[in-house]
Amino acid sequence: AETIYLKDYTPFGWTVEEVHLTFALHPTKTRVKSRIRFVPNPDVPPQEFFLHGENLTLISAAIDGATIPPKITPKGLTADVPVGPFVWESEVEISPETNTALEGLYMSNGMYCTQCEAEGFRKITYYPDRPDVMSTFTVRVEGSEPVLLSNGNKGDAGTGFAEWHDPWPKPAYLFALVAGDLVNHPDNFKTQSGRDVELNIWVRKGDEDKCAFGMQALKASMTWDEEVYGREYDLDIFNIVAVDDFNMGAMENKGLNIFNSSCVLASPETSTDDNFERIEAIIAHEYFHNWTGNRITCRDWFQLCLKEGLTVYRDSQFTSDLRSAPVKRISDVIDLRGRQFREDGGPLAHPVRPESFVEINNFYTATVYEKGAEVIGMLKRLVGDEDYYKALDLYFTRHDGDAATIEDWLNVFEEVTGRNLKRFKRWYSSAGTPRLTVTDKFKDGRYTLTFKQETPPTPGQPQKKPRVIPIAVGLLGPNGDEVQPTTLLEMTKRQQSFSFEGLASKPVASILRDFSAPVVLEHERSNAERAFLLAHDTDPFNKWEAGQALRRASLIASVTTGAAPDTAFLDAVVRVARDDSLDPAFRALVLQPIGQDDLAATLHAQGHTPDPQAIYDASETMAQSLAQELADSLPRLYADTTVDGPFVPDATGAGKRALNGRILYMLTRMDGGAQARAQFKTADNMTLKLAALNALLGQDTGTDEAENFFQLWKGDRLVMDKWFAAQVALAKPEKAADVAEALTAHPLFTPKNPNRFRAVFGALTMNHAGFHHSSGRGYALLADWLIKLDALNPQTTARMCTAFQTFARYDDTRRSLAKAQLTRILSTNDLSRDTTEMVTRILE
Ligand code: BAL
Ligand code: ZN
Repeated sequence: AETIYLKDYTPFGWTVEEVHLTFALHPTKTRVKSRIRFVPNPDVPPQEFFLHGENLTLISAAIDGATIPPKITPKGLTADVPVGPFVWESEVEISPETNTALEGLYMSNGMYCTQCEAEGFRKITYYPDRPDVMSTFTVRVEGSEPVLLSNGNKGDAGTGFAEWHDPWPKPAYLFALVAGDLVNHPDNFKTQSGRDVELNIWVRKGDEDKCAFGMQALKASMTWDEEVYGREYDLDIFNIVAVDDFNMGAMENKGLNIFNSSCVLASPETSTDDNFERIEAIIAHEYFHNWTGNRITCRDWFQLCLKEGLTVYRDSQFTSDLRSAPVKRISDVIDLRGRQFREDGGPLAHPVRPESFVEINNFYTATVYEKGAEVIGMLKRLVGDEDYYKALDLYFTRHDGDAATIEDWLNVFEEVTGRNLKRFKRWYSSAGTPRLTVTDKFKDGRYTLTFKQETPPTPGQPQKKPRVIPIAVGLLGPNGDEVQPTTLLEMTKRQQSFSFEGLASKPVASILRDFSAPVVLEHERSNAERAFLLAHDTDPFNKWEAGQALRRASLIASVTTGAAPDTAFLDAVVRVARDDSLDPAFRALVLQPIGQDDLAATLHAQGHTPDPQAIYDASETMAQSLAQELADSLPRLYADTTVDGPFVPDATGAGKRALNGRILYMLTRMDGGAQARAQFKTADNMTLKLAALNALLGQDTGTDEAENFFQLWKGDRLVMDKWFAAQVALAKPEKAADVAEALTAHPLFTPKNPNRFRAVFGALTMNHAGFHHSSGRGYALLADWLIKLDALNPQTTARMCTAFQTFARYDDTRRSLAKAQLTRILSTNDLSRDTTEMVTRILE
């Protein structure tokens, strides 16, 4: 397969002035007619006329009304074209019903829908399918379905057809079409300049009672983007459609967002607090793309972080504003360490702006998205809020309607601030997570911190230059008072010292407050100091981080030396758990175990070979000790998590219920599950019900409750995903693969639905000791199913291959077992380009 390089970028030789499409829908014989006006681009040397096109049956093609015989290639077609402007017309036939890859036009439960990002439009018609070709689209949809939707504003409609016109030039990846027997949850919004916008969430019949929360989130997003970024919506209508079979979470098509139903449908009975928060964030994310992605798009796919990093950053700001900023920050960092650091430390490491790819779908990664957002957070910290928003205003005015680059983005910051961002730009080009080590010295009232940064080699990048690292630091005096409020140190060299003067005694430093940079901080310090910070730090992130550091040190000692859980840790956490003055959500986060994969990464970085079973055992012992230490308080703490009144998915209620989940988990270790069984029976919302089921399954019990849950919810697809996932995620390591395998034989299991596939196999790969069990059963089972899935859906298959990306960390036995499975996958006949690229990179 061909590798594509950033350095080879060349513009398309024509501009596209207008696109007219007509769809005659049919499950296996949909006809797509196109009429496209091409005008030579005078700035580009003449090139061969090439249109992308895959899996299309060409019926006819014409230029300026005269039929032509184009030359068809596996990737598209070429044709002889006039020197000046011309009109291209074609008709193709496609088969949505047999399209199981869920890219292009496909069918999901009898409804037609599309997914075109990144390169799906070429499976709909012949077109220059690249983000820098932008055009207005007029679309006519013909079909017997009651609802026929496309991008933009409504045009003519009548029995069996509907027309849509999108006045905003857009790249083909933002094209969308939906047709089906759908019902809508309608609403409306008045923008700040007084424009009335019709809003709809379209769903299958029976799901109408699950739209209200999403609609509220949409309106909140629209208001927030006006207030915070001054961005207003620009069409008369905004449609959201829920689709059951969808590879991603959702898609920001202009005026017609398409959502995985799991990321929009919500009700208290069927959705957890985490679901509600995620839905709110994804609705916001897709809506925010209207400006950061659609009005300003990417020149080429190497610039993906331009829209994704910025939009993730914007949706995290939104969640912080609507909910609790510290809780959001801590949750984001847990996620970053769990997914992005993991990627950055292995064979799939790549820069935030990659420089080459085989299949772009493989680069919708935590690095592009989440590290991309961290880079923007650092930039904002460095330039300050005022200049950040000035630079954004300039970005929006200067680049509206453009297909832009990271250079364009950084230029507006350079211009507004007068800073030179050449060094900062290394965050976009250099892969890997920097390790930041720190030492300190105190003499004559002067406190000095010395930092050293080093980034381990990553594939293709053996040497790393130092980066600009914003380090937020505060200092605490011996009595716990803050003697130096948060100040931002700007590290630019490999090694650098910073001093604070006039201190009465040696302070305790709180370093990397609010996680001011995506680095691994290596700070040797005593457990007493960590416990002191957990008790006194005014920075909520570092207060939590101190607890994590204690827990991590204790677990590492248990795994490597067999030490019992550290009493300093147990005492400190017990104090936090009992401290009613602290936010319940924060206490829940302090009580949350460290991920076992994260511990494996730490052990590996410290030169140990991680043993998944030993990590599991140490984590269990730790959890048991914590439950015992807290035993006396558990009933009281449990009672305090009761939320009166009807379920409201707000931050306050969610925080109490998060703590409920933690306390109940511990209580179940002590009371044989009595309280969990009672909660399971009486819970009137999914958060409490699932917490009870999880607590029971975690203690290898709860068979009756799982059966009861199944009988109650077998008709609800999204709740069934939770049922599949919980059983695998909480299975004991030696049973996990068997439980997963048994579930693949369940009548409700199907690999064709990505949510269901991920429910079983995502849960298996997150059951660290289960997936990496020394029998190799986890590896073999996943490989069996990845091979089956690849023939249906390459994109989801390739994504799930990332489970293997850490295989080289482990012992010889596990390494060779995993390698054998990867080799087996790679030797499969007709393996997709997506999966081939992923497995090849993992094995390199
Ligand atoms: N653009 C793909 C889905 C998303 O990031 O919103
Ligand atoms: Zn996005």
